[in-house]
Amino acid sequence: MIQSFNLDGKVALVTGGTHGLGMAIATGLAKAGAKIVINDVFEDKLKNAVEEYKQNGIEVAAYSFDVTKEEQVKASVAIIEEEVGGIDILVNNAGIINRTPALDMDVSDFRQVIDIDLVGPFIMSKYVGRGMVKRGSGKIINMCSMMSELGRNSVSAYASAKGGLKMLTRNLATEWAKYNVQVNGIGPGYFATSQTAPIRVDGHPFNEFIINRTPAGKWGDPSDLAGTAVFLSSQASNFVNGQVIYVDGGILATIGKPHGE
Ligand code: GCO
Ligand code: CA
Repeated sequence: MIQSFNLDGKVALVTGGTHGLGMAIATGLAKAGAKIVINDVFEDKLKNAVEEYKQNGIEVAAYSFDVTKEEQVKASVAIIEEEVGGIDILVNNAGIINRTPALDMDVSDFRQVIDIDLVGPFIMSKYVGRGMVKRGSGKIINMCSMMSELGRNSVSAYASAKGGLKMLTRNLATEWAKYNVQVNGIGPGYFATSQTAPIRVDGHPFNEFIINRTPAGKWGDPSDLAGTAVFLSSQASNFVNGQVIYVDGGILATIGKPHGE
């Protein structure tokens, strides 16, 4: 008998779950039965998100804190575990991108991307992981990227952070596997979200490039991530650890094809 994909009674915390891929993943986990907790730094974004979830029939608990601030994370995780329950599933989704050529990139801007996209997931995992290790079960999903594997002009900090996040995934899996904690990653290809809006506009050369570069021939829809997220959050993946599953319409499988083919 196949192990269950059901998430009934599980508590899932999705950082930055106020929009985009985080919201799509949280929605998928909720439909599989999980109780959803979202976070964001910005109170107003959280408020709007709670309303948007409600309109889709999903009740979420919302907590505002900064994933890069250790004391805030420590205190917030304690409050969530007290008010909602032990966190069974952590999705490290909060992140930013800065598209600036390396020669022009301010070091402080580079550091900011590393801080939010890599150090943040470490701090979150440390404090949520403590409870998981104590309880002898847990699932952590790190939101990786095509840039965990590939470079691209103008995203040196983002690629460094996402490549690092892939290795953080493997390292935490190594340390916590014996406590029945699975740490895996999802590597989205190119998805239609607000993050990609500036490079997705009709007529923008990048828009055409991505459609041509993706074997599926289109941008992903955020809801395409839900199945993988549910799998990695559920008992069905209990012996899957330290992996990044790329949900990319086939991008990493191929070198690409000549224009017009
Ligand atoms: C870019 C970035 C992001 C992508 C994504 C790809 O190329 O500018 O990589 O925009 O959304 O992370 O996996
Ligand atoms: Ca529980």
